[in-house]
Amino acid sequence: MATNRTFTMIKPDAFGAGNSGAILKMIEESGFKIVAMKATKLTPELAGKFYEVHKERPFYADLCAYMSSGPIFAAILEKDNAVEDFRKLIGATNPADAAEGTIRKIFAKSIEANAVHGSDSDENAAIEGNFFFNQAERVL
Ligand code: IDP
Repeated sequence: MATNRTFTMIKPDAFGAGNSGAILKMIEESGFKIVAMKATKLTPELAGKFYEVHKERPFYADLCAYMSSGPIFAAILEKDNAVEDFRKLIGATNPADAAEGTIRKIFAKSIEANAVHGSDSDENAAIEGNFFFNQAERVL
């Protein structure tokens, strides 16, 4: 069954640049309700686990180092058609390919340091939300 939730992270580049507030404003103004959120910092091991699906890719080691290089915000967002609409709002993985007005076009520094994460399916949204938030933290 399709859900109406997705999972996002504001990645270390955007958090470190002080862009979290502006990004969260865009998210809320696009109709997403923040139903769980926390600032945290991944260890390299946890980043590796989160991105395990990419472990054979050449950028995996760099990605794990980057994602554990500084604090992030992790959040669960709610909206009709959340996964697809959020992917549209953030834009393509590589900011060079991202549409004008998307979060990555505005805030991303590179294909790796691309400001935000957005789940790519309802199934992964649930898995990723559960990775960061226990039941008591996502009661909204
Ligand atoms: P997505 O985040 O747009 O879904 P994925 O292909 O799932 O893109 O890749 C996960 C993350 O890995 C990206 O958001 C980006 O930070 C990083 N990444 C993807 N492709 C590359 C690459 O070619 N070089 C370096 N980092 C990459």
